[in-house]
Amino acid sequence: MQAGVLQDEILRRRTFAIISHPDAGKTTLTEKFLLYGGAVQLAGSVTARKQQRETASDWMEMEKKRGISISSTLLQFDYGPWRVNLLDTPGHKDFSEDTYRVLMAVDAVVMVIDSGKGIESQTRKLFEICRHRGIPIFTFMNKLDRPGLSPLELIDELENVLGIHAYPVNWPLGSGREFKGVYDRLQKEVHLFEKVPGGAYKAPVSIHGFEDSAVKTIIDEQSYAHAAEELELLDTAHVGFSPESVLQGKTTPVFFGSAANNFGVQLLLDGFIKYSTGPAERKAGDRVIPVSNKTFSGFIFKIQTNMNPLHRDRIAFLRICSGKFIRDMDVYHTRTGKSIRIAGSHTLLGQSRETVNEAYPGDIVGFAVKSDFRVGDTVSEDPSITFNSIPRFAPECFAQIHNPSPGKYKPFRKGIEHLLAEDIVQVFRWIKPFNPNNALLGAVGPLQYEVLQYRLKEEYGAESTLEMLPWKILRWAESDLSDSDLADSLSYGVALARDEQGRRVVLFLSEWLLRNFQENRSEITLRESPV
Ligand SMILES: Nc1nc2c(ncn2[C@@H]2O[C@H](COP(=O)(O)OP(=O)(O)OP(=O)(O)O)[C@@H](O)[C@H]2O)c(=O)[nH]1
Ligand SMILES: [Mg+2]
Repeated sequence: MQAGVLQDEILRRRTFAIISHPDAGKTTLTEKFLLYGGAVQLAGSVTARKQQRETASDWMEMEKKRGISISSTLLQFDYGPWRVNLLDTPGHKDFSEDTYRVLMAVDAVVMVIDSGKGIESQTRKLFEICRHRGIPIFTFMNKLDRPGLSPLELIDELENVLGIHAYPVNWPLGSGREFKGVYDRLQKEVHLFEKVPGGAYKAPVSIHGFEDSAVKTIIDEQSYAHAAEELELLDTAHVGFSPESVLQGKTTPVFFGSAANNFGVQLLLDGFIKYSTGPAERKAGDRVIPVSNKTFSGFIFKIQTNMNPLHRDRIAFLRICSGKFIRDMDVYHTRTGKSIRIAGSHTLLGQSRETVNEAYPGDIVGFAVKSDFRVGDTVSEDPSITFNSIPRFAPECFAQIHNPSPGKYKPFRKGIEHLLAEDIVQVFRWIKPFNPNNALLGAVGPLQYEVLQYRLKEEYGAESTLEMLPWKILRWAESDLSDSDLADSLSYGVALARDEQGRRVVLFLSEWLLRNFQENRSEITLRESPV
């Protein structure tokens, strides 16, 4: 293959995630991006979902019932010359491990803020992770069609609470019911939108100068005067847009709109494409693997079983980092050193699949795997590449799961084996108290267990009972002591287990016991995530 072809394909890729606190409108915005990308003809709005219609993004049975996203969903589509890989993430804190993994696989994020609520706790957490990775962050102030904080308050909050420089690329004209359009500060144009029933079609838009009489007739006098004043203020307080600073993750470009009404969606998508870049290189130990490297490589950031009831298989989501991917290619699974063939590769639009014959850096492809694949694994033509692992976070609640009907042991065991391989909860084995028969399950929040039990029932027909355990805190421990010496030295209320990779963890019944341990056992290093 010519280097030029690879380079062109790389340049037209955009891979990003949509993140926020629950209910800010991520799935709605995702649907609207698809609508503007031409990937769906009619946006299946979230309200429609309640009447059992499909959204392309939230497809799991439980998600439809509850109207929340439980796991991240990949949607790939073309937007003009661009190939977009978009990941809609769940906002709920209990599913944040899934979201964290997705953040490792993308090159930028769109952060959605409910303008009625401002910056909420989960947005702040996710923001910190993005900032830590230094990836570009775009902000969409959503739900301008409802009464909310003023745009200036929202910008202030963004800068003060998150501590990032914010540049309003556009500015809302009117708010609540009077929200009629936005002023694009870079193009110096007003975009006036019209509502369409249910937001199912693209919103008709007309473009004007700020002084045009059409603008003055449509925007009420008070809102117009107010916007004029604010825009003047912005021209002194928020001048000089630096695309460079966006790419460094230092400035967030801010867009206003309403996803449900399709207001400002296209401006956001266009702005995102314009000010973000193609796929970024990834680190593998002390090497950096350039995207233009001819050798194919990528890593798995998510595994999902039974995604589609028609295909009861286990799908690994692969983020391509370098070289060209070709269907049925032979590669190394570098953790095990085995050579494997990537068969049945496909792209995804929510639940629907399409065979993929070739793919390029930035693309995310799914392929069926056996049980020896794990989140974080590298596949490459070069057996010496192992991408840096995806960080784990300490679980905050603990449980054991039991099979209540001995006659149904088989489906129970099979379901547990499959679902735990997806990492929907973390699995630990007890050292002290010694209990070889029951795994310790750790989760960020109880909804993860609910998903495990629900899916056991739905997908494997297996009933289960959950026993919550009183452990409060888990830390990865580094110590020279042997298992038995370490176990013997633990006081009441402290336990020992190991994670799936064999690393030891210490559990505490209370914060006080943790502090006590830290004071008295300084020879043992405790960590909130494993190294
Ligand atoms: N008024 C109004 N409501 C909106 C807008 N965008 C989304 N919503 C509503 O907000 C609610 C939540 O929307 P979702 O898109 O499911 O939110 P989410 O961020 O994906 O939620 P999780 O995935 O559960 O974190 C739904 O009832 C939407 O209809 C908007 O622009 N205006
Ligand atoms: Mg959602």
